[in-house]
Amino acid sequence: MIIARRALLLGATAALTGCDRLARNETVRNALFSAENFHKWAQRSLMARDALAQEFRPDQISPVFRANGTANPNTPDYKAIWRTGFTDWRLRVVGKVSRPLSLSLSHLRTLPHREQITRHDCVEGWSAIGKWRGVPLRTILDAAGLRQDARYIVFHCADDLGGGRPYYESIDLNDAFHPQTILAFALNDQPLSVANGAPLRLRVERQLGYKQAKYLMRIEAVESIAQIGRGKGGFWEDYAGYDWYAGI
Ligand SMILES: Nc1nc2c(c(=O)[nH]1)N[C@H]1C(S)=C(S)[C@@H](COP(=O)(O)O)O[C@H]1N2
Ligand SMILES: [Mo]
Repeated sequence: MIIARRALLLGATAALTGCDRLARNETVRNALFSAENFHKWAQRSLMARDALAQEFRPDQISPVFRANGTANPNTPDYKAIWRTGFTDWRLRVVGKVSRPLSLSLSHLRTLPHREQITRHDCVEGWSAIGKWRGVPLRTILDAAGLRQDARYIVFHCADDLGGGRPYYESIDLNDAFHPQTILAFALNDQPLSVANGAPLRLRVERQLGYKQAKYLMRIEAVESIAQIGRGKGGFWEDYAGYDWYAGI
């Protein structure tokens, strides 16, 4: 029964997306229909691949964008860069790229920006609408030259949640190249506060709050996330069993 329903869905969505040749491939189909991947696949197939998350009007912006999780990394390294007003901070772009980068905040500010007013949804049961400004992740990845074998982008953060467990997150290339996926340095027309992730954080607007990595230090292109952290693709995925694909 489940098979039949899936087959029906497969037929319908394949016709819609024109990916029937892909779906007929046995290996691809098995991967798509693993329990873990099915929701992700169904959501992406039924939506246009580049479907945008809803954007809001300026008058809908929340008066306060509450902070959650780490509100200050408070490590010696972070304090040192904070004291320089983040002029000593660099975003490193490493891994499966042909041109590793080291970018200062002032350099990032000179690159083309995107602004978006979006709603952040945290699994703990709160939401907030904020206006983000930042550099499309695509711009950075294009500059670094992703290698053919890169499949995921990992975001390494400055905060350590104890016992050598730094916060990190990862996304696939579909989300990495999505037009609303930006590296944000401003919230509501102000430089990002420490509580909200200074100097730079990820906004990946079709996903839940915990994917929105704050305090970015290093972006790493990898072929597999199995070797990062405990292998589940993110801090909460590793330690609390949260879904890696947190699509909303
Ligand atoms: N580095 C880092 N990023 C993080 C977290 C964190 O603790 N550390 N918390 C996550 C969670 S669960 C949420 S809901 C959002 C909160 O972002 P905010 O503090 O700007 O509201 O950041 C996410 N990114
Ligand atoms: Mo969250």
